[in-house]
Amino acid sequence: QQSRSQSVAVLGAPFSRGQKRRGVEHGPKVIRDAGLIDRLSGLDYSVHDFGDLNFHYPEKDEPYMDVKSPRTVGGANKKLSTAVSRAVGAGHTLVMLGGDHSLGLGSAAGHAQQCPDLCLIWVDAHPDLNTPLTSPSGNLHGQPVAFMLKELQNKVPDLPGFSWAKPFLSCRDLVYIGLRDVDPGEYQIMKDLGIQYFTMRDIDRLGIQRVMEVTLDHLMARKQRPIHLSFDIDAFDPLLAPATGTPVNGGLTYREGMYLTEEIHNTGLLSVMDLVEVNPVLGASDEAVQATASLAVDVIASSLGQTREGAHPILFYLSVKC
Ligand code: B3U
Ligand code: MN
Ligand code: MN
Repeated sequence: QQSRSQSVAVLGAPFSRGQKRRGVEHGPKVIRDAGLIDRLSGLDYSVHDFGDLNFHYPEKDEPYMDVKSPRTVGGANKKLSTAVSRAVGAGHTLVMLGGDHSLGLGSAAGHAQQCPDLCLIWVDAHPDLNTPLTSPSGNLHGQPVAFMLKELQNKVPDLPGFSWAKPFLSCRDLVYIGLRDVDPGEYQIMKDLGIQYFTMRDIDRLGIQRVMEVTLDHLMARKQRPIHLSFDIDAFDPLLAPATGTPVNGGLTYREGMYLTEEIHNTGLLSVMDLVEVNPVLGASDEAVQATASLAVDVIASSLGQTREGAHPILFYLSVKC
């Protein structure tokens, strides 16, 4: 199937203040160094590398209640949303390289400015659905989805740095895949709002094929709409993706990850994707970091049309047709 746009833009967001482990700001560099741009060019796209955003760090950024670095995270996401909106408006399919997953907010918000009818597929060990009031850690990378949902509007307090962030997503237009570490507040919100989600147990039970079928049927039930894919590398099993901040055992296999992203590509509706939480400082060895970064490249390439059967031109001299 034809993808929506023949031009892919890559935007780095070297940002780590949505959580406490430094190093995730080097994600864009290690993912590029693992060969991302060449791989995408090989898929017959015109690839535009927009480089990395430069974030501003306010001098004082006191916690708000227990939430850490609200102004810094809010400001970075505002900047990201503007950049994403511009790239999508210019007709690119956008790949956003994080950085921590707090950036999912700015990325999806910017996408929604251009595509108000987008739907969101959040692939992650964690739902990142805490509000500033339910968060056990105060880390904003565990909260981005709460700021997006219209139904949570009066459950999310005004945070300094977040006045620009207006909810834009209905809970019907969100599906989680890969969950296996859910906090009590997150669980209650998912249940109360009837959010569609697939835990690793659901994948064990149904298989990834059925999970993707139900996911896409659910999101496209009323009409076809642009997809925002927010892919946290910790969705994968830590054996495959060790270089990340909060690994949780029992994650996606390589083949489940490839099938999931192939199905997203096959819709022809992928419009923006995030690849976040690759932290090279947390790899136990150089090989661990390389493996994680190279997995990130595979996920992005597969989302954008790399297939396991190849994408081969017809060899006319080899006429073996019967
Ligand atoms: N749910 C926990 C932990 C967490 C969320 N996202 C990640 N870790 N990567 C929290 O802090 O909200
Ligand atoms: Mn996440
Ligand atoms: Mn996660």
